[in-house]
Formats: sequence, structure tokens, C-alpha cells
Amino acid sequence: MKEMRDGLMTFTQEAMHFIDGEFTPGMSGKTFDNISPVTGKKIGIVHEGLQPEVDAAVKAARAALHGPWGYMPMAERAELLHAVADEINRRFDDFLEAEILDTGKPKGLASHVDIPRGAANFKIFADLVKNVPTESFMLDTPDGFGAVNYGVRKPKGVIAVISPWNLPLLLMTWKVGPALASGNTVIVKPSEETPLTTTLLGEVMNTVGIPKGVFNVVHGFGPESAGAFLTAHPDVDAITFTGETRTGEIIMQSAAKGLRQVSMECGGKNAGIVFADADMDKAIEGTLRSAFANCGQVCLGTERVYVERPIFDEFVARLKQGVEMMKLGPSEDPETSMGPLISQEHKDKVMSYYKLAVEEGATVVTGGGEPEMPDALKGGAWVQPTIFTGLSEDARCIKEEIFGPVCHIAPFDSEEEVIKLANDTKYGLATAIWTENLTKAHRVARQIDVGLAWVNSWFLRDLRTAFGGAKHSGIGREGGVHGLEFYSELTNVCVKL
Ligand code: NAD
Ligand code: 6OD
Repeated sequence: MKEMRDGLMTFTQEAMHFIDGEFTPGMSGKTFDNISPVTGKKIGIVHEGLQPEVDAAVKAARAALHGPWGYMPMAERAELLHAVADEINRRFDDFLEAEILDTGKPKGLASHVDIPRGAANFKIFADLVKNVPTESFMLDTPDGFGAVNYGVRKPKGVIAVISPWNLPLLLMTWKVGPALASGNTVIVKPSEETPLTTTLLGEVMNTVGIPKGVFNVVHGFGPESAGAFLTAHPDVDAITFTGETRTGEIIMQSAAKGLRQVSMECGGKNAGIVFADADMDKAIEGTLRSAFANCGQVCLGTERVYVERPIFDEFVARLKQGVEMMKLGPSEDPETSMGPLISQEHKDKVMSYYKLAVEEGATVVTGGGEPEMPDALKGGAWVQPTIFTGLSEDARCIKEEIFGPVCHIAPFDSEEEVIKLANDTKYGLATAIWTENLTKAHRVARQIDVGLAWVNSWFLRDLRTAFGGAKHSGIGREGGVHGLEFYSELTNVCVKL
């Protein structure tokens, strides 16, 4: 934890709301503890927002739409968003420290993925709004003069951003970037587990001169707290959410009142598919990341891995070897390859699935329990990275998202069979296919019912492309122009010549 600076609490010790350009404890008088997932100890307090805090944030966001932000030329807005990205990079170490405090993830991971993407998410959309055209059509008319139609993109208004805890800065800015680039104002409700980087972003907004009320933060929980009050607020124009599918369903019910648009990025139970002709080294390295990166807390993670029978035994043995070389430890230790889960509550959930898998008939290839940690880390949410085999396809552990460092590996015998297996799920977020036969790769990729199909890679992101899920994994696509479509209202202007 940071030292007291000049006798004042820092944002890491006391996470406040950020409303109308000011940090405020709000009016509720309620706080909750911020607990380190590494030690289980209290690292700070977070102010909880309720209806009055949400009302104040929505009012500020609405007013800002009619202030300097609303009149700002697009190029100037884009320049300010570049300045936000530059300031995140300038304060890289502060963001890194805050993200690590909240999540316990390895420093190498946060400094290569979370923080750089936090900055990139502002730049990409700032550049896109300036460069993406709108449609235009000439229409013939009986008088021979015709009419010209053209589209005008306008901000949607006040956007509620509800974000999760697994990639806190990355996933929050993935929504705030395009929302602001499109001229909207936002109220962010970050996860109660990870309040710090969103709070710090408030400081960045003030430093670079984003007008008051454009970016607001209200902390709190979901039900009967800031999340529910924000998503039910009648003056919120649209809601963008990342989190569990069942939370998404609840939020959609709120959004129905007033017919407000939603963008939903939800859970997954993604299949990794390894063909016998895959480059084994690449497939092992890729699967170690796709199943275990971020302690398995990635929506795109491959909790189900299907391996073509001739290489099944070798694959299982080599993945086991890779997993057993992973080192659990604190973020700052350069040897650490895996941190803890986010919380004791989440650990209980993951451990319950480890137990259930065995009850359902799984063979534990490696892991399956709690690791022995040094005394200082004993209170943290540590679990062993785990591989199972032998489950039947209708087992709950094959059907339900666990969201931990775990995968089940099963053999398959044909392309048709593995496509069927991969698609036999209510989710449809992502897949990772490993093969050196690119014709087969193209053929299989388009038959998996997902929003994202990677071939010989995983989580390789081009931010200009569509991101989102099919089936229970989400509604809509964000990323590139798709994001701009959600965050703007398109008016067609038809001019008779
Ligand atoms: P969660 O659904 O529990 O919480 C997400 C956010 O919603 C939090 O800020 C929470 O406070 C808020 N919330 C909860 N109940 C609410 C309510 N009734 N009204 C308004 N807000 C409410 O999810 P989580 O546990 O933080 O994140 C893990 C889940 O997110 C996993 O299912 C994972 O697959 C999914 N996820 C999906 C993507 C994606 O892009 N598809 C990305 C990351 C995580
Ligand atoms: O890379 C992204 O833009 C993104 N939304 C990643 C989601 C990861 C899920 O945990």
C-alpha cells in the first residue's frame, strides 16, 4: 500500500466517486473494504454510491452534453482523447500499481496487456471517428433532379458503463474510449472488486482538460446499489455491460423500460481445437495461455480443449508439464507466472467446481486443489492450475463457465465431430484452432458458432475488428466501426435537389 502523501489518503487507500470533475465521498456515508486477493488483507476503502450519487452523476453527464464537450469539433475531441492515452502512459507506473493492488495479477502481464491496452483504447477510437465515413446514396426522382441521402453520426447521449474485475482498465476503457470518441458522456460503475484504475482515470481526465461531467465514476455493488440504480436510471440513454450472462439478463430488464439500447459482452465456455497436424510447440504454448493466463479469468479462455486422438496422450503430457512449471506468487516477483483468483468468494466457486469435476468422474491430470503458499500469502485466493480429462460431454463442468485456471481435455476423431462438440454449448464467444492445414482452418473456423475464431493464436487483437459473442455470450459487437455504431445515433438526411 502507498504511504500517506502529505497526510492525505491516496486514491489507492480511499477510492472516491468522480462526479462532475470532482472526487467525492458522496452522500450515502457507506463504504466497503477493498481486499487484496494476494493476502486477503484490507488495502483500502471504497465509497458506495446509491441513488443520490447516481442521480448526481447522471445530471452532470447530461449537462456536459450541452456544454463545451457537446460543441467541441470532432478533431479537438480526438486530440483530447490522444492526450488521455498519453497521460495514461506517462502515469504508467501508477496505473500498474493500482491494477496489481486490486487484482494481484503478475506485473509482466499487467504491464504488457492491461495498461498499454488502457491507453490504446482511447487512441484507436479517436482516430477512427475522424476516418470512418458514413453512407451516402443518390436517389433518382421522377422530375429528374434526384435527391441526395447522407448519414450523420451523432452521440447517443449519456452512456452507463458497467465493467467487470478480470481486466479492469482494459475492459472499462474498451467502452469509454469509443463512447467519448463518439461525443457521448459516461458514468462508469467499475466492479466492486477493482475500483482503483477507474478512479485514477478521473485524475487523468482532469489533468488533460476533459470537461467536467464528461467522465463520471460511481462505485458500488450491483443489486440494490450503484449498478442497479444506474442501469434503471431513466436519463441514461444506453447501457454497455461486460460481465456474467445472468447479470446481463437482469440489466436488460432494466433497459427495457424506456427502450434503451444495450451492448452485452458476457460469459463463455470456449473450445480449443487441436488437430493432429498442429505445430505441437505452438499449440502447447497457446493453450497454456488460453486456459491459464490471468489465472484463467479471461472470458475468451478455453476451458474445453479437444485434441485429435493420435496426439492426445502427447498433448496431455506436455500441457501437464507446462502447467507444473507455472509459478504462483506475488505480482512483483519476476518469476511469478500466475497470481491468485480475484477473491475468496470466487475461490470458493472455483474450488466447488474442482470438487464437482471429481464427483462427475474426472481424472485429475494435475492440480485440483489449493497450493501451499508462504505464510504471508496464506490468506490470498490461491488455487492450483488444473487439468482434467475423462468427463462426459453433459457434465456440468463441461457446460458451465468456471472462470478459473482449469481446462478439460477430450479426444476427437473427425472434423465433423469436433465442430459438433465445440458448438454443443449455450455460449458462443470464442475458439482457438490449432492446425498447419490452413484450408481446414478456414473451413472449421467459420462453422464454429462464435463471435471470435482464432487460428494458431489466441487473444491476438486488432482493435479495428468486431468483438463480441453469439448465443448466451452477448448481444452486439464492439470494436472498430461496430463500436461507433453502438455509441452513435445515425440520422439520414435526404435532400431533394
Ligand atoms: P458480474 O456480472 O458479476 O459483474 C460485472 C459488473 O456488473 C460489476 O460491475 C457488477 O457490480 C455489476 N453488476 C452486478 N449485478 C448487477 C445488477 N443487478 N445491476 C447492475 N450492475 C450489476 O461479472 P464479473 O464476475 O465481474 O466478471 C466475470 C464475468 O464476466 C465472467 O462471466 C466473464 O466471462 C465475463 N466477461 C465477459 C467478457 C466479454 O468480453 N465477453 C469480458 C470479461 C468478462
Ligand atoms: O480485447 C478486448 O477488447 C476484450 N474486450 C477482451 C475481453 C476479454 C475477456 O476477459
